[in-house]
Amino acid sequence: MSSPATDVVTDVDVIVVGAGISGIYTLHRLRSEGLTVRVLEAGSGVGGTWYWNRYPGCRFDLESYSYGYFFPEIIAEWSWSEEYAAQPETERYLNFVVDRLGLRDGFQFDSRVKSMTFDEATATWVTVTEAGESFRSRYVVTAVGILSAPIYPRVPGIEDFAGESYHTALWPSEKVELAGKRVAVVGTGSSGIQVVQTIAPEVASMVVFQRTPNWATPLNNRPISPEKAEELRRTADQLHQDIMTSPGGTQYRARTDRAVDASEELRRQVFEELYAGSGMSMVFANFNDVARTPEGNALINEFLASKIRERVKDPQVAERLIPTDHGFTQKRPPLEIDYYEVYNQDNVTLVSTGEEPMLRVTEKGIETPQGVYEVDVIIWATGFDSITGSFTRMDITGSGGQKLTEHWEGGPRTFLGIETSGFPNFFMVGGPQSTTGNIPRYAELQANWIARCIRYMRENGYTRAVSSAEAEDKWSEFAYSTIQGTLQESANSWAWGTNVPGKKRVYLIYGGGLPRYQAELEAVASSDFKGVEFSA
Ligand code: NA7
Repeated sequence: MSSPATDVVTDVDVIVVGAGISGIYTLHRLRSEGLTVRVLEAGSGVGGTWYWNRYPGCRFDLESYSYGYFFPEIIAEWSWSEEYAAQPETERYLNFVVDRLGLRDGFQFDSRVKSMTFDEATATWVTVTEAGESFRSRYVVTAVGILSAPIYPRVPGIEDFAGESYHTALWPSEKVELAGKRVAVVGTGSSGIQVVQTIAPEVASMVVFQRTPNWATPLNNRPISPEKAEELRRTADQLHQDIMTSPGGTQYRARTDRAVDASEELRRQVFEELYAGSGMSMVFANFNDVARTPEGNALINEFLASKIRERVKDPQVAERLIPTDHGFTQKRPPLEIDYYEVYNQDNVTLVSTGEEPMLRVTEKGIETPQGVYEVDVIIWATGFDSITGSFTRMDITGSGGQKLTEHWEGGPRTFLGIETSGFPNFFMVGGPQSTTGNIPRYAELQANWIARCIRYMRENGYTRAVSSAEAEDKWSEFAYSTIQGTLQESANSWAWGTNVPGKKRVYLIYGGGLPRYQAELEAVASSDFKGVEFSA
């Protein structure tokens, strides 16, 4: 079924793509400008990441209340049950927000966008869904998420498997029965680790295929008492301010001293306290050199390796679980709940694919040079075509017939992570070179900037806004400079696209921190959007 651009059925001011945390905020913000907005969403409900990733054990790794919205009515009426809420609660929360803010009629579900084409003559976009429905709008805003195009490994025979198989990011809504089954889990990123630790007590056996180990640290989740919930309500403004003034977008602050200068006793004490502490405190509340210098980094790596050796009984398995290709914080570390202890179970096997590669998937399981691991269920926790994947799977055509895939052939280029030259009236929330860490906080800044830009256009009678190639070059250089010379520069991860075979190694996100990003957006907006070219 296809629909030509002439068969336009709906006119709105703005088409937003994606009904996740960012899309929900964008709808609300743009409606408050008096714009008519339609959000197109491939899923059958709101939530984005928190709609699709319903695998066992999926939960936040930043504090629920620092990741959620700060609208006063939401703060007043919602209480999180845990410091790090599980997926079902987050999905409920997002539905609550949508209803409480009266947004539900702005969404159109089961509508995957197939193409978006800029119509030069009218300076409008024509968006077509896979079902063939078309929309004409002055503006489009993508809120497609940074990790939302799931990928499978290139192992032959995936379709030959006769049992059940699931990708963590495409998990069905019906309950998947894993109790008493033989399960293979492929991938040991945040999703793989959450699955493994959650299903370990119930499965008959489990074989975990690990390509690269990660530095996972304890989540130390706990319930939020009614007293704490009340305190969070009272101090929400302060928390918001703390988050917005911290580089990582968290309530944590790094220590002012360095691990290399501390006595061995103090260092040990601090590391132990952080290990017993919660969430990302190990990353953000640590000595200020552990994420910055090879010497500081080596000290934390040594400490974390010793913890893995303590917790995993079989020394060979422990060594396999200790990363050797990257230091702590060079990649976003997963947080775990008794993950390492899973490998002390007799019915759990860890396969390192470096030593024992997956040759193919057969009808019965996964074959390696050592034989076939026969299983009933395969869980692919193999990640995403990050940042750009959700753009390149749509057919996006800008000014003069230029394709976004061509414009970004050498890696994505953007202005502020929000605009890209040659694509007028095309805005991105959570686009390349724009975000890291506490994504909702970045998304809010971006949606606010877009709302302001559209208001500026309407007040001045402009119908077309597009960033200049020069502004784009400058931002792209700047985004890269935020990690140049840091430990992050040598890491290989989805932030660089290196997890996808054939994808060019380019830094895809932004490492300059929330306060700097906010200042950059403000500087552009308050200078009549210098870097953006407007016309009528
Ligand atoms: P990630 O972090 O990209 O993890 C994917 C995992 O899958 C990772 O361990 C990969 O190993 C592994 N993988 C990918 N391809 C293969 C093949 N071919 N063979 C074996 N293993 C493979 O995605 P997640 O969903 O876990 O987490 C995404 C983000 O969610 C995370 O960063 C947090 O922000 C929350 P690799 O390390 O690439 O060698």
